[in-house]
Amino acid sequence: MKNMGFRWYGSNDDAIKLKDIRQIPGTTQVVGALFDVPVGEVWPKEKIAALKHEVEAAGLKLEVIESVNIHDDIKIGLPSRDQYIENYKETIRNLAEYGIKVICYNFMPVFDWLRTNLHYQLSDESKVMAFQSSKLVNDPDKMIEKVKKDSQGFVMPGWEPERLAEVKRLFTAYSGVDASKLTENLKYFLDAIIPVCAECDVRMAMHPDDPPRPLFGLPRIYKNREDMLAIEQLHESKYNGFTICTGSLGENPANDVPAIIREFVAKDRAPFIHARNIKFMGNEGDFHESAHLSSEGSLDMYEIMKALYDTGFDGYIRPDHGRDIWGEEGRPGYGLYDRALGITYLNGLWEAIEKENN
Ligand code: DNO
Repeated sequence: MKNMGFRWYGSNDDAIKLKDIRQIPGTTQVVGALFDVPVGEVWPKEKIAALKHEVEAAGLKLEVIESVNIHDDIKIGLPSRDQYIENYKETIRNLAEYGIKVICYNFMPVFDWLRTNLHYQLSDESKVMAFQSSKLVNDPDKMIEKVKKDSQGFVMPGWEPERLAEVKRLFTAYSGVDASKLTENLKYFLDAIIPVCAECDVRMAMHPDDPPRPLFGLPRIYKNREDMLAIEQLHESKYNGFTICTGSLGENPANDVPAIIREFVAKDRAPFIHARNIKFMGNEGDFHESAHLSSEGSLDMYEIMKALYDTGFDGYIRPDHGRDIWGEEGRPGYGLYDRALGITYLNGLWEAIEKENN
């Protein structure tokens, strides 16, 4: 696939080197971010330029950012949001200047994605991240302690220290924010930034809530097709788009992921795909990450790739998570090996589908 990418945490914080990524066959894009700019601040041009040059010097491209995170004041709808939105617009303009085409973001209150175990051991002794509702610790503070301990000193995306430090305060701040209020605040944000995106040709790609259901009493607004239809209508523009994360949506067995792809790619509303597989466990809603192959997980990756092919998808795609294998001990869920195997598999499916159709 022409825009196959690999998420990378930067030379200071990723054990994986750009050279390693370059050696994964069929990989052209790095999906990156500036991890040292606090949420809400403008991304400085010099830092964007440095990242861009570093990636290009390694023979790769940087056209997708994951993520430019949204300050909680925007999600809560505080008066201070206007300044943060101005900053966001400036970040969009700065990124556009360096050829960025897609910005992935999410609109989840307080927490980004959540797992209850970052090292769940499978029978082949590989390790994966897992979510089991029975293992949810109801006190968010305790949950955070657990994630910190499990992530072995790595900062997990969305779990940045400055954010975790103020979780108690955030919970209080969100107390009046239900799903409809959160949606209203998303609209306020989109109405302000999408015209800038259109002007700069940068597409916003909202990431689904992961897992796709309310947690700790906090609302979730991108869980399924109905939510996508509602979000799409908040601001009619192809610049108001989605990241279709097959895993996040697929975590709810009621979501028909290939059908969602067919609908939203055909409408040109899905510029970015996270192609990962997951395996359902005993209780409904429980799952663990798996190798990308259909035979290893619960999602039909052939149908997913075929849906992309049939709708003429030419956006950006990356593998995700998989297992920690072959003794690799890095940031949980972001190993080199299984994501590389995932890319090879996805590209193989694509080649077969392409040949079948020609
Ligand atoms: C987890 C990731 C998320 C994602 C953000 C997008 O592995 O998929 O952290 O990057 O939700 O803003």
